[in-house]
Amino acid sequence: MKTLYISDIENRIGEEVELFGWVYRQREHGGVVFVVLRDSTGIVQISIHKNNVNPDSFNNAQKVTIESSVRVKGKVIEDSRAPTGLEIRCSEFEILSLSEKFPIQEGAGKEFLLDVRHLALRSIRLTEIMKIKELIIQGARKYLQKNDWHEVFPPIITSAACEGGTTLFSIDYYGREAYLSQSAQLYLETAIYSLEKVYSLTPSFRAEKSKTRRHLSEYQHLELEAAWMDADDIMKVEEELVAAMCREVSEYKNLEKFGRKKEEMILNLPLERIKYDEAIQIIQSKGIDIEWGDDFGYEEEKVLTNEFEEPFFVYNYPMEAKVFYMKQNPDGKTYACADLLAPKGFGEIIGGSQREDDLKALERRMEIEGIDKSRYKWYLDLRRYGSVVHSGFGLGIERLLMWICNLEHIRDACLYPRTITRLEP
Ligand code: NSS
Repeated sequence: MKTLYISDIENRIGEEVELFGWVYRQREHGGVVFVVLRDSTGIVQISIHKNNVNPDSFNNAQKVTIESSVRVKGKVIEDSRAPTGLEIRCSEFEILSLSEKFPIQEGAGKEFLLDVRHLALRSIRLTEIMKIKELIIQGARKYLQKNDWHEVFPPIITSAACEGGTTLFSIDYYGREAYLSQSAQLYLETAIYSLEKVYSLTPSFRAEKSKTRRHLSEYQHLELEAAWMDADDIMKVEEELVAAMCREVSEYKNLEKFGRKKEEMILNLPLERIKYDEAIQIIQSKGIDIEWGDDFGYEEEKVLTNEFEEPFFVYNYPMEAKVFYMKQNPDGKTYACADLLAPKGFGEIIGGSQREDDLKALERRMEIEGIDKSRYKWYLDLRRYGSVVHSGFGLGIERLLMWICNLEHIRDACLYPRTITRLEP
């Protein structure tokens, strides 16, 4: 078993160590072979001097190919010429599996890299993005645990839509039509009557018909739902949660590689809140043709969010732009809902709202929207037996990661992005 990782060797200067990893680069110069070794924690240069190793080791280092897996022994020394300031003076170099010619070369195209995603995942950039993804989830879990939220595990196979029929993936469920979950929300709502504050982290599925930079067919959805909270209360939870997730990333050592500074990951709470009406005015003032009542598309969010430096809320959307389950405001035109938008063109990362807790009002809204109530009998029951003010939201993990890592396209926020044109590998 491997016991030492590349990141550990800075504490082992002067010592003889054994490392296992993959060959990242290899070149020969003046009778010395230089191999850059890669593992999950980083890279380090290995120098293999003909006079310091046995002929087999030197021969192995000369013939080793990129991405071969190897075992290396040697002494850790400081050397300012090495890429990380440390070098291993090699005493043994063993090839464990000699790689065939690695198909990914410098300058490979985006589509090709997606075709060989199973190999492209070894890139240092994707490795770091996956670590940051893990960090934001850890930050969320710490916050949720500290604040007594209960984790629950809702089903993925569902019988009814949460976010409207147009983006549903249907599946054959023993001869009946079922769907892949778009959101756990409706199930989370059922759980608050016992656990009060619940969350889940599950894949959500959207059959997105259009190709965009920020839509996946499958994404990681972190959803919270709480009894006794109204629209304002849940916005506070949203900003605290996002701040906790960002704070966890602020200590990440290579953040500047993504064009981010540590300070940018420390959010100033409360985040700015603007009404939908004000957002519409900003968008219109940029020459975009949009009317009160329309939801924001990619272009609208881009111009709006370019006006902000930090994530901000847009609240009280018109009812026609949103979904039946939201709580109506007394104006009879808007919902008590809010989206959290990331700045500088990134756009929506959270959609949330207070929920309609009045049975009659909810039924009326479903009728207006032409929704088959018989499919939601159990959901309506919640308003019959001890209905309670409650609110919740869903955060798209890859959307947040996209903003944190300054990604041009959401596909780099996943191991295997599922988009309209991509199912393999
Ligand atoms: O459709 S949402 O705005 N809202 C809901 O699904 C609620 N039912 C959640 C809830 O209240 N429990 O989606 C929530 C978030 C949205 O803000 C995005 O960040 C993300 O989910 N989202 C997506 N991410 C990636 N790809 C796609 N297609 C996508 N759709 C939504």
